[in-house]
Amino acid sequence: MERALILDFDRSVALEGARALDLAAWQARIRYGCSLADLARLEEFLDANGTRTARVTFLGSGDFHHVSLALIRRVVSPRPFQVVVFDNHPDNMRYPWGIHCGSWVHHVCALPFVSGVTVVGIASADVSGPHLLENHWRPLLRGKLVYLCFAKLSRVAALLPGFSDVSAAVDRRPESIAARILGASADPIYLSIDKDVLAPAAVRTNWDQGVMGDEELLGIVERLRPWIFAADVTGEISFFRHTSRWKRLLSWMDGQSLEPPSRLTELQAAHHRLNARLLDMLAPDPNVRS
Ligand SMILES: [Mn+2]
Repeated sequence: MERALILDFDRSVALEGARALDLAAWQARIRYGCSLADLARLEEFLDANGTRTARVTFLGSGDFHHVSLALIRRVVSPRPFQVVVFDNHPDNMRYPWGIHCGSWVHHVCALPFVSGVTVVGIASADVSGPHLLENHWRPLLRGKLVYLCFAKLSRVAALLPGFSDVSAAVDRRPESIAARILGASADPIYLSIDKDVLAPAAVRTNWDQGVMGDEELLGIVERLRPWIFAADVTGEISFFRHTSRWKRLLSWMDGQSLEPPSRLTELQAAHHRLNARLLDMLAPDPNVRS
């Protein structure tokens, strides 16, 4: 397995020791959302190019999180595996026009070789009020999908299948979260990190952010590490003016800014530092001895 790969759609990742595959020509088509046919075409391109799922893949902005589906279904594994997602959102919402960064988890749950999916760190409005109805219910009811929520759930939400409120300090300790995941399944783990799970004090992303600290995230990943065989990382901050008015409208409705963030270089530098730490933890460089 290749150690570190950047699927470089948006030029947001700079990381020593990682191969970058230039996908700028795909950005407009894939970013935010795309048809399932377009995602399959991207996979054909990766195949033609000899690119397989790497140990750690960096995807750029969380606007590309649905590319995780492509990486996960391209894993060749002799046995079922589980998927652990860090995200401020369930990414399991209804989206009738194909697949997008907020609906891909639903597609992963349908894969027969994925034994279960846990989304950790949700603190967004997607698990409260009327938005509850926009979640895909099947995987939650079947027990294939579990949400570990970092914000206090309403009394109604706390009763729903698959919803766990781990917002209390004792429940959200890294050792408690890791024990909960590993206690439910000892299957190998494919890890998908969207850094929007982090509080804005850690890094800034293109999306509304959660409440997790960077050391908290690293603490959980460290404990899951012996089970993790591959991972991807999204949540960089980058800016793109969609050429499609439809995508401009949809992303604006989701609360995304139409203006480029100020201090972009400075904000990206904080991501570069965190990415280097994540890569170091998930796939230590064999040439460096500490
Ligand atoms: Mn996401």
